[in-house]
Amino acid sequence: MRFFQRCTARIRRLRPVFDEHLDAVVTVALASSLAGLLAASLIASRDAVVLVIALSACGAVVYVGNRVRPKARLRRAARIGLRRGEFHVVYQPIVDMRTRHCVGVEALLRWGHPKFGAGGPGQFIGELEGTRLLGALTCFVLREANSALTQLPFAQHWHISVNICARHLMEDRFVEDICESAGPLLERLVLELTERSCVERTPRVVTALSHMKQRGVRLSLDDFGTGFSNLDLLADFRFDYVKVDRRFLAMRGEARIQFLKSVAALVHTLGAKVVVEGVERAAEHDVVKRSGIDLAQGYWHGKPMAVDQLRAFALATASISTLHDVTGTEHGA
Ligand code: G
Ligand code: MN
Repeated sequence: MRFFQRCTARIRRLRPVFDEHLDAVVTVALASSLAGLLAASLIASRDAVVLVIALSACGAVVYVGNRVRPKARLRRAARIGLRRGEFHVVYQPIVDMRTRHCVGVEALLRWGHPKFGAGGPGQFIGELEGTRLLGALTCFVLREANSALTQLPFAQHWHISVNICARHLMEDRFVEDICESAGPLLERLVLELTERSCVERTPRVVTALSHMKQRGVRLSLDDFGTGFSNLDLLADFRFDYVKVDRRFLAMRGEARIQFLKSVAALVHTLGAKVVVEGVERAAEHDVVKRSGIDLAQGYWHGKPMAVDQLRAFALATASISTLHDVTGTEHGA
């Protein structure tokens, strides 16, 4: 028994190596050692018992070694998932701060995978960053948005925002991929780039983005203020929108409104519009409105939703604003 305690203590020390698979190592080592011990005790030689234990520990390590590479497994599962139709797209409204009308949507990828998808999209997209697969997923989002939104009469004037990853942007086929997948949506398309993804101003990235602009595609700087915040990025890429990250809404007191006003003034100087992300409460909406911000996106205005819910949303927000025009008062969404 003491031998088993020593074994499990040693395996536990390997926790950083095996991470979440530690339980599997312990279970396999114990189960196979017990089975082996039973067999060895029939042979009843001390050497045979030691050999069986050593072999089963090796077996456990090999077994877990094959399972350990979670990133590789995630990538494989995503590739298969894309083929099997496990992914879908939801649309989150972006509203005009003055009218509260929906003026655009951000198309967001969701994964119905029982394990990897469950922790929310941010988790798996982060892990896939830097792989070719993200480019394929962006094309999937565009094709889905294209077939879902081009037919909707109430959405004809909306812009469609799609998140772009740095690796895809640097590939030769980027412009072709986007144009082909977006189809007629192209003229309403907004590409959302993070500060991190366009900080590398390689000639290829600059050329790809200017090609997109020539075709009428707009650019949006996503998560503004959280990456490298090179202000010259704003001038270099002629962004049409700048999205202020939701963490700035958590600022306290006067600092919050002063910060938002300053960002709005700066961005307006460059001829772009400001979108504030993550508006979750009426009080936040009021602060954003008083800051002179143009557009907002957040759970308070509308959560990411399937395309059939968008119609009800568009109708409801239109009537709220009509009510507002008539009475001159503010009504909660
Ligand atoms: O940074 P980006 O624009 O890609 O962020 C979009 C993500 O933010 C989506 O996954 C969406 O579900 C999430 N999101 C949208 N609105 C809110 C909000 O009001 N609060 C929080 N916590 N997350 C939000
Ligand atoms: Mn985004």
